[in-house]
Amino acid sequence: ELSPKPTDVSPIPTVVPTPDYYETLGDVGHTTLWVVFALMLISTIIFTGLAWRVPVQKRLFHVITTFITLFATLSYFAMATGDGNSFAQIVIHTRNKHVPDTVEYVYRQVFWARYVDWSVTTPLLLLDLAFLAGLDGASIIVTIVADLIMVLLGLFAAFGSSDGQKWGYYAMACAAYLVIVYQLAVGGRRAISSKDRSTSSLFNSLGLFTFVLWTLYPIVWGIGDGARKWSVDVEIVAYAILDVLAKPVFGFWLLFAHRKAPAIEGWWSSGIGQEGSVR
Ligand code: RET
Repeated sequence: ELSPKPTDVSPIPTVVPTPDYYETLGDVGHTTLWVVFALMLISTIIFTGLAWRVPVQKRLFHVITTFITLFATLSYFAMATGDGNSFAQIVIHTRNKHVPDTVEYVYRQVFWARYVDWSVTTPLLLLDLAFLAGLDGASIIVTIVADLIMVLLGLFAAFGSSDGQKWGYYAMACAAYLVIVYQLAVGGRRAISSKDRSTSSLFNSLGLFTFVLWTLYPIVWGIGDGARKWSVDVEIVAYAILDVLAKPVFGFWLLFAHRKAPAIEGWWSSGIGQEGSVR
C-alpha cells in the first residue's frame, strides 16, 4: 500500500542545502605522486641487487626491505594514474539563529591505496625492527595485529561521515599505535640488551628514527583528512616526504649498517645444510 503524498509541505524549508563542493588533487599532488613512484621503483631495483649479493644468513632484511618499497611502487603507480582513490562525503550541519539551518555536503578525495599499502608495508617495517631486536614471537604477533588495527581504523576514519565517527576511529587507532610503541620501546629494548654493541646501537637509532617519523603520520592525518585544514595537495606532499624517509631511507640505513654488523642470529639465519652458504 502506498501512503498518500503529503499535502502540507511548508513553503519555507527548515534546512537550506548549499551546493556541493569537492576537495581534490591538483598538478602539484599529481607530479608528487609520480616522483615518489620513481624513487620507490629505483630503490626496489637497488635493494633487489643488494639482496642477491649478500649471503643467505643476512638476506632476510634485504628481502623484507625490498618488498616494502615494491609495495609502495605499486600503490604510488595506482595513485599517480588516478586509481586507488574515492571521495569521502562529509556532512556539515550548521544551526543558525535567524535564518534557516544549512547543510553542506563536502566531498574530499581519499587515497585508500595508502591504507592498502600500509597494511602490508608497516607490518614488514616492524618485522625488520623486531628481527633486529630478536623480539619473541608473542610480542611480534601483538605488534603486528595492533598495527593492522591501527591502519584499518585509519581507513574507516578517513571515510567517516560525522566528526564523532571519524575521531572515534582515530582515537582507537592512536591507542593501537601506543601498543606498537610499547612493544618496541620496552620489549624490543629488553631483547636487544643481550646482543652486541653495534646491533643494539643500530636498533636504538633506527627505532628512534621510526618513532619520530611514525608519530608524524597521525599528525598529518589530523590536519589533512581529519580537520581538513590542508588541501589534498599539501597532504600528498607531506605523506610523500614521510614515505620516502620511512621506506627507502630507512631501508638503505638498515641494509648498509647491517652489512658491517656481524650476522644477526635467529632461526632465519641458519637453514639446515646452509651453514656458510652464500646462495
Ligand atoms: C593513521 C590515522 C589514525 C591514527 C594513526 C595513524 C597512524 C599511521 C601510521 C602510519 C605509518 C605509515 C608508514 C608508511 C611507510 O611508508 C592511520 C594515520 C596512529 C603510523 C610508516
